Amino acid sequence: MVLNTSEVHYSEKLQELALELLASSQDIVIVAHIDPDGDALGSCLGLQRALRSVGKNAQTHMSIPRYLRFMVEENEILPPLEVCPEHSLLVVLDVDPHDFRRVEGVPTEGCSCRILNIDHHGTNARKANLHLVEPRKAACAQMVAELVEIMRIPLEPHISNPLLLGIITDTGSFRFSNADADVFERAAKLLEGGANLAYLNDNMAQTPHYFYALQAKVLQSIEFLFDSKVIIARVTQDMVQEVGATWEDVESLVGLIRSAEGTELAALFKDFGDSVKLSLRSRGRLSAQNIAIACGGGGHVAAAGATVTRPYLEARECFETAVTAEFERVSAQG
Ligand SMILES: [Mn+2]
Repeated sequence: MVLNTSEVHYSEKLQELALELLASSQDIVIVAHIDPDGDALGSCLGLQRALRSVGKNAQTHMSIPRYLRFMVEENEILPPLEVCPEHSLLVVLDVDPHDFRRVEGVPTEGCSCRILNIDHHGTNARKANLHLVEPRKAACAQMVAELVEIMRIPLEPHISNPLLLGIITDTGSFRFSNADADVFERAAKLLEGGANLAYLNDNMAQTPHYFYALQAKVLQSIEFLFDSKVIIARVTQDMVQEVGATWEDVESLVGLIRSAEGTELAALFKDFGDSVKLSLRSRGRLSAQNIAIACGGGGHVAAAGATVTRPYLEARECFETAVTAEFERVSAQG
């Protein structure tokens, strides 16, 4: 097989990361991003378990969302740290360590630890001491699984399962356009390594009863904009409170609206009152990333997000302006 330059570069970086982790005698602290999802948790837990299996002192710090707790053993993951732990090796996964507001687990701003970074967000500033950033990879967990293989750490179910969970999450259970041959090959290796796809999907799909009431409220808030090419929905603090849900329950709700026939973009507005968090999903020509960046956020072309520190109406205005500009950009391209 002939590898092109970027593939050589990629595997060299992966090798460097593997060597450094295997040679390290420091405490290894693993963190990811705020509002952790299956890829954040799966990447961290998969790496933690792999490193511990070869005798490393590795510890993830994260606030685990309810729907992912099935994956984690008691005290296996510890809450976020308030200060950066000195003399540790910091591994930051699925987020840019220099995007200080997006990192959770350890405050990376002003942190003097050496930082290793693995991420698949193209907006990553690539300033970590050692970084592997590849937006063509569907999931960070896919990259961590490659790293585990390069470190020659044997797969076993408790390592394979969280890594497959990450891939499931970021490919929408192998349904998104990022589910390429590379994803299926890596997933197959994880299945051979004992991962249990049905177990993961079944646990991820468990739905608390109040969630149906929350979904009903969100569905009632739907509006179609831009000649029905854009669908939006809004969740407010009152809606969340009335049904007894929490904001973490809202994370997945953009999935409810993303497939509306004829739409190219879905946007969920999480309205906190004085600020609004936007979750964007694009199915067509529009770049969710461009719209997110225009509103102060970032992400991928197909999925992106932004936090606008202004009330709903102003956030919505910012969104609509950015969407107008994005439609103009793609129509100019023909
Ligand atoms: Mn990810």
